[in-house]
Amino acid sequence: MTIKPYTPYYYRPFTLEPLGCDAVTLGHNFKHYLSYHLGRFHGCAPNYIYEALAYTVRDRLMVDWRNTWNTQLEQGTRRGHYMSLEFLIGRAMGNHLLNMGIKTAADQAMLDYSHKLEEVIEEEPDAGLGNGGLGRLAACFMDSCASLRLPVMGYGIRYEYGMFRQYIENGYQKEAADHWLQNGNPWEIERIEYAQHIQFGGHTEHYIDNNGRARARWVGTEDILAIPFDMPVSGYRNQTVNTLRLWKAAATEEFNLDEFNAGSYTEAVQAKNQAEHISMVLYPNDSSENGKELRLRQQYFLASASLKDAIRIWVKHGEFDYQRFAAENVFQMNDTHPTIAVAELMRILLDDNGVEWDEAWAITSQCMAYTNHTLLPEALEKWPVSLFERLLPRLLEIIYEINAHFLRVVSMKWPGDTDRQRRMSIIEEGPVRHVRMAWLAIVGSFSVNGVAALHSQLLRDGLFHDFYQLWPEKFNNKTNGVTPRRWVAHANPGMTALISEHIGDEWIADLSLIERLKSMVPMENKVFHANWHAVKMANKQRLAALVKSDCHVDFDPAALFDVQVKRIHEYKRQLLNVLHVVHLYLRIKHGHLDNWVNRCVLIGGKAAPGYYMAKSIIKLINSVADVVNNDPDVNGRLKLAFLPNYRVSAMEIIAPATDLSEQISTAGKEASGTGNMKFMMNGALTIGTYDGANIEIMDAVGAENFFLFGLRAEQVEVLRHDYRPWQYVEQDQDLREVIDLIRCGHFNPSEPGIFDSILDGMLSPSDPWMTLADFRGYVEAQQAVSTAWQDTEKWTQMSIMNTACSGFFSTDRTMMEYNRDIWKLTQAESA
Ligand code: 26Q
Repeated sequence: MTIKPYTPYYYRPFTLEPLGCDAVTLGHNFKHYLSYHLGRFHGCAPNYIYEALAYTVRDRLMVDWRNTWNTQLEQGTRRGHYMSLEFLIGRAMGNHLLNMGIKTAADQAMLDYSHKLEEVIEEEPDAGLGNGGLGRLAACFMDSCASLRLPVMGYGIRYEYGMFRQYIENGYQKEAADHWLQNGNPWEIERIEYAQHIQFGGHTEHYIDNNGRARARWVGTEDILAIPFDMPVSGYRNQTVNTLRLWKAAATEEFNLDEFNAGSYTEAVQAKNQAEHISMVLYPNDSSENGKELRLRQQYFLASASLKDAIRIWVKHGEFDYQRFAAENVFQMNDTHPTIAVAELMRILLDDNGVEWDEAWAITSQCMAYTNHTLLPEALEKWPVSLFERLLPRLLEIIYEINAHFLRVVSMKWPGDTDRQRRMSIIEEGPVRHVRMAWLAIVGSFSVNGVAALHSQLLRDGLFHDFYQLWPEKFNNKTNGVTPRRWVAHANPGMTALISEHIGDEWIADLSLIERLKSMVPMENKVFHANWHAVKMANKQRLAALVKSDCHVDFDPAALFDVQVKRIHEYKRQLLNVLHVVHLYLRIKHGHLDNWVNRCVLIGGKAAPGYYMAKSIIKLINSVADVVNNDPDVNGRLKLAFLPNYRVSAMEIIAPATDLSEQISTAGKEASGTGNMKFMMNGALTIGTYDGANIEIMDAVGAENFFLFGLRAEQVEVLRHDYRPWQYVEQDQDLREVIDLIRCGHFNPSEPGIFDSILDGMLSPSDPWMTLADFRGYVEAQQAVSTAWQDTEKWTQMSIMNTACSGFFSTDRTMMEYNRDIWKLTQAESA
């Protein structure tokens, strides 16, 4: 395709009249889109109903979208850029309707055309452009930035295929492609005029410019086009619409022409295909998959396109003085994934703009900020130097130079400490040399943060200790949050109405006000408590229907709903949960029914397709579920279900219906967790280890409203040196019986031995997750849960207390802290 540069022309300015948002106008507009735009009529497939409504709603975002953009540019304000390989957005319709306050009108408009809004909303595919916590966090951040009127733009990749769809066959996970764009995406706007060229391959040339200065250029490259697609990000009832800009890869015209001229049509098409591969698929691992060339291409593609775009916007609307660039721009890097941006900004300044090294470095290191999301050393990104050399030769040169400058700083501070230089070098030496992306991120950033208090502490004391000693002022904590709009107001309308009836509805825009709910905790609020309980029951019925249809298991809403949903990972210890279920099953079989409480245990989550252990755990959950759910002795006392294809829209049903939130990671391993916060806001109680943000949740709600168990992070590290798992088995008859029952094949009579590796792992003295060490503490904490559950009134009070104390865990608070300490952006005035 030919891309003409954007040419300004003279035009007569026109004003845009705001569109009517009453049910009748919405209905007319909907009919217009359905008939005249989509060419569909009564009786068409339901996805067209959704599409026509989406266009109707999008129209009503347009004026605010344009005004938000213009205001930010006119005011020449400092701008924030959130760079992330993942944005796990989920569905947009319900969220925009809520933010615009037109849900009731849309409901009526749909009814007028004999459609149910809830059913129309269900037609929207989840935008699953993320793996889990890190990707969903980026989406919650975007929501809060818009709601707080912060001038922040999100930059990501428009993957053609998002997170795979998970289904279960014979108890095993299977993956299916998620072609979420199949029916188009009515929210996005393609802006081909802002496409960027991205270079790959080639080689570098060094030359002396006209001013006699040594310069470098990157030549002989294969270029790829990055085409931006914009998604509106609406703020809550504040006429602000920010932008999430997602890049799609396409072949450049030159790229094709050479091949065409050589008469090789098929090769040309193949080249086009190759180029488009870059934005084809999201990598479905949530701990780094090392060395994959395509992944590095994706990272550079995002970083380069986004930086060039930010600079284009800045140049167009400000004065062209690079000394002011860092004062007017800040880039937040979501983990190390976009960290190549450090070297790319240097390249743009040095090679494309002739800025001198020291000045370029001052600019770069004053506008980059890095967030770390993991403590697992194996998850730290490293790229083989040889791959860099082939794909991004000029960037490798720049990284070498950054490293040389940096190592001089290290050796000035610690003369002769070669061991430290080796540890801190951005280049890891060894048989295969690697670029350490986290080190590049720290060296190139003015701010480095963890995502919960404990996590940030462990970064300073452990993984990043050398760097902390060098630059203590760079390090800070920003405890994660979740947006109360999606996770309470949208997901739990029943509870939202009940709360607002009593404390007003300002809490939706300012969650610190949810504290007012504490006044409803005391015993005398009988009616409120009954209503709270009734709302929870209705939500549990809704979840029970989902479990019935997707798992074919009957959940009784009167039972305790005990839920663990998150990625399947050994450190998250879904295994510990299963051991407890097997223990409960054995208690039923033995008739040990003292202090018994009927439970429905729900587990959901995806395993990385290449993660063998995680996949075995899914098989174990399903195998145990088969036996437990079909044993007549159990008689409804215990249910276990594995919910396939856990995703954002499933969590919107799950969180409001959960009584007990399982947050049981090995202490020191879960950086923060955010599901824990969604559950808490919706009035679930937590059973959890002293890990990640669980600690801050317990501080907020009080230990008496939290079921704490297990080793602490420092105890885990001490015990690691002399861990003897079989001792727990010897000393604990319950645990022994659980292990024996799994070992003897009770749950897998037709596939003997399939769980041996799981058992051997738990019984190994080198089990990093120390599952067996926490078994007894976990069972006891679950006993305390059962006791608490039997006092319905008390449980309700604790549930209200959890919601009332969740104010801190709003991403509005998180974003205010990022802004106060790192971004320093000006919030736009309210309209
Ligand atoms: C890296 C390189 C190559 C391929 C994949 C990756 C990759 C992708 C995703 C590595 C990690 C992730 C995701 C990590 C993640 O979700 N971490 C979680 O982040 C949450 C938000 O801060 C925390 O709450 C969780 O504790 C943390 O596990």
